[in-house]
Parts: sequence; structure tokens; C-alpha cells
Amino acid sequence: MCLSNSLLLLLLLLAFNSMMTGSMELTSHTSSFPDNFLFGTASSSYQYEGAILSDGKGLSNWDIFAHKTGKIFDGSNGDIAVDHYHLYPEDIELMEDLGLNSFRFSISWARILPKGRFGNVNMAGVYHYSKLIDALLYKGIQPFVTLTHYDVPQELEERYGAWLSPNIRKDFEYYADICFKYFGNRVKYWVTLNEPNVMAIRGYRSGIYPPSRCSGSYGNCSKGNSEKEPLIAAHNMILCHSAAVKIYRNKYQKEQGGSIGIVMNAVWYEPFSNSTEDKLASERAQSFYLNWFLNPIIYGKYPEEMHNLIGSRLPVFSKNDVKNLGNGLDFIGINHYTSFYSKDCIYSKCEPGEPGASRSEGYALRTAIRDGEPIGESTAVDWLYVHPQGMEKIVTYIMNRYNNTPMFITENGIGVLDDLNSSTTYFINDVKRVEYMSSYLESLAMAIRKGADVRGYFAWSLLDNFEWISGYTIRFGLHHVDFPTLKRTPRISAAWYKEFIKNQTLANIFVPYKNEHIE
Ligand code: GBH
Repeated sequence: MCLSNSLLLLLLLLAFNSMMTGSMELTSHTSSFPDNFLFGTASSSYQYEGAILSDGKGLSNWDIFAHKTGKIFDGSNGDIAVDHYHLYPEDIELMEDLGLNSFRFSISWARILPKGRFGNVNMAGVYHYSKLIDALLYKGIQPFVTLTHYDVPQELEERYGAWLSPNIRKDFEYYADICFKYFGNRVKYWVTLNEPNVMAIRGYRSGIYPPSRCSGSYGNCSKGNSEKEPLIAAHNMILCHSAAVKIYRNKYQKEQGGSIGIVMNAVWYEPFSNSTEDKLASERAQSFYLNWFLNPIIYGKYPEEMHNLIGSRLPVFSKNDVKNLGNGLDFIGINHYTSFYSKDCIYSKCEPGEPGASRSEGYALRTAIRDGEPIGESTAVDWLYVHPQGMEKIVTYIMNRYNNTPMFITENGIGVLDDLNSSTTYFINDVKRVEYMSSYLESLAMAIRKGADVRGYFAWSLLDNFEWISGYTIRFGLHHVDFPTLKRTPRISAAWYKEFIKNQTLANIFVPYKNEHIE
């Protein structure tokens, strides 16, 4: 890739821009995105903040995990990450420059409660987030706040095994209440948990995330039970969600006027063939990944397919739990990046150990390859294939299954490999990201035109950051970060996203007034 490429792209952007403005003066161009649509970027505390011990922060499970040898590919950790804890004012300027009207971040539980409910509230931590929220609002940027994005105070892991114990509910309730109390007058969008499906699977089935628990052929762990523990952890996560929603509804929502939801990782599973078996396998794949959480939260029970295959292992909701589950949620957050084919393993034989092939995973084999061809262009990220049609399909699927509950795309993006020898020209020239985002946004717009109630889109991510077990080797940012100096540099995709947002919001403002408001 060379400079002329990026220049070409900039020219294209400019042409695109004047074309949009031009057409708006003549016709009443309508945006595909509704009024007040949130355009933002997403982040999370452990991946961004750093400041591992600043201002009284306690240690989290990820602090401990990342420091163990062999857990993170490049031997790195999030001790400093991109130092967003200290550099947030600069980062807010980047957001302002992009024209974002929302920023998604998560609160570090151990910063607010270093010892969970077994110690004091760390007021310095509260003060930090309070300043961050004020600084965002001052620029007209809505905070979209997640209570936990994989990280929990290590204290809770050590005391009772965190998500494996029903005790976690008391801790989560206590923590959520504190957050609503201190920040809820200014935060209008709350997320209880980020990707509990990924937390349960990676923490307790494959064991590649803390607390590194798994058994048998599912992974390589010294302890755990891959067939039972993910179900127990998930059950407790669902109860934590519903406990937090209950507190918000009873104590805060009326006065504070915000909304509360959950964020799920959502993959589109395309049937491997036209056969009924493969179509049913795709349904099961969704049930064992997405509906596993959404069904109990929205309908008070686990999906039928799970009952059929693993009913005897599923934890049971008590009468009281079911009553609390009735509090549901106000919106569904969707992190969507990729699609896979799904292939039946009940009537056809799958090799044991192939992804998805076990009973615990619904006998639905996941594969990106069919007849030697991938479902979409492969990327530097082993699980990420570019299949934009999946966006419209997953949004439509969730709309139909859950009565068009309001949705937000809380994450979408593409990672590229770190290239240490690359020049600035090279690393800012992320044409692939522009192609990825524009095609996924177009697919999203299609779902919206067909009636899906989607209210926002967050790109993952504003900055390159600590990409969990991949450490700093995979870069998801609209801005490049030079990790030794922490210098942020906008990529072509940042310029592109800025134009995209501007055109959408201009279209919203000018319709139906058109010319009167244009100078
Ligand atoms: C999100 O996780 C995270 O919320 C965010 O923190 C992270 O930085 C971002 O994406 C980019 O990775 O083979 O069944 O595991 C996404 C986690 C893990 C979800 C891989 C999809 C593939 C399906 N992803 N998973 S599976």
C-alpha cells in the first residue's frame, strides 16, 4: 500500500461529501438512520485505562491473569494499556473531532470497590468516572456505560469463585446501586454485562480467559468442568443482570429517566446447506450462544433447544427468580463482527473436538469454510471473516425473535496485525477498515429500512488497545496508538467515519427543511 492510495481515498471522500451536500440542496435526501441515532465508538476499562494501581484501585481478575506467564501472546498486560485513565481529555478531543454523539466505556469494578462489598467504596475511583462523564457531556457526547466488561475484583474470585457462586449477585447488586447513585443523574444508557456468553464460554469452557477453568478436550486447564460450569456461571450472570435491573427500576429509573440493557456477542450462523438439518443446526447455534441469555431475560426461561439437549444439566430458576426476570431489559446491545456456517452434528457425524460439535454446544459445528471457500474475506483475526450480509440477518433475527425490542450495535469493527516496521503512511492507510465499516453500516441501514428498531452504532474502537489474549498484536483502532509513546494518530478510517457521521446528521437536520437551513 502506498501514499497515492490514501490520497485517492481522501479525494474520494471529498467527492462523496460534496455529492451528498449537493444532493441535499436539491432533493430531500433522507438518512437511513433515524433521528437521534447514536454514532459512537466503544472501549472497555481493562483494554484502555491502564493506571493499574492509581488512586486506590484494587486488582481485577484480568490484572492477575495477564501477569501469569503464557496467557497473553506477546507477554504483555493492561498495566498501562493506552493510559486512557490519564489521557481521557485528549481522547475526548478526538471524539469531538469525529463528531461522535456517544462514547461507550466500562467502569472498572475494582476501581470503585477494590474488595467488592467486603471493603469500602473507593471515592477516588468514583471521582474519576464522574469527571470523565462530565467531560463527555460538556462536549455533547452521551456516556454509554457498561458495569462490567469481563473484569471483576480479584477479591470475589478468591472468596467464592466469582461467577460460579450465587454470592456474586449480592456483590453485583451492591456495585450497580453505587453506580446508579453516583452517576445515574448524568448517565442515560446503562449496560449490565458485556458479552456474558463470551465470559462464560472463554472463562469456563475453553478456559482461555480467567479464571482459566475447563476440562477434557475443551482446553488445557488444571481444574474446571467444561460441561457444567459455563451453565452455572451463565445462570449467575443472568441473575445478576436481573438484580441490577430491578434496583434500577425500583430506585432510580423514574427520577433519572435512563434505560438499561445487556450486551451480547452475536454471530450470524448461516446454514451450511439448504438441508433442514443444517437449518435446525443454525437455530441451535443461536440458542446455545445468544438465546441462552436473552430468552431467560426476556421470556423467563432457557430456550427449548437447550432443554431438549441438556435439560438435566441446566440450572433452574426459582419462582422468585422468574418474577425478577420479568423486569427484562430496555434494549439489546449487539456486538457483531462475523458470521460462520453452521452444520448439523446430530444426524451427520462430526469429529469430536471440532468447534460446536459437542452436545454442550448444541451439536452445531461452526466453520468458516465451505467447498474450500471462506464465508467472507479472512482477516488478521482468526475468528473474523468479512460477511456484511450477516449484520442485516442477525439484526432481523433478533428483531423477530424479541418483538423488535430497541437495539444498539454496541460493537463492530475489524482488527489488523501490528507491523512494527511500518511507516506512518502504512499504518494510517486502513482501507480494509473503511470497506468493512461501510459495508456493515449499509447492511445495518437495510435492516432499519425494513423496520428494525436500531438506535445506535458504536465502532470498535476509537483507539488501538489491549486486545485480551492477543495483547498488543492486533489493532482495532480508528486511531493508531504508538504504544511506547502512547501517541494517537488518526487513520483514514477516522476521516471516513467523521464524514459518514456528518452526512447522516446533516441529512437528519435538513430534512424536511432543506435549503432554509443551509447558508
Ligand atoms: C469483543 O469480543 C469484545 O467485547 C471486545 O472487548 C474486543 O476487544 C472486541 O470484541 C474485539 O475482539 O469461536 O465461538 O469464540 C469479541 C469476542 C471472541 C466473539 C471470538 C466471537 C468467535 C466465536 N469474540 N468469538 S467463537
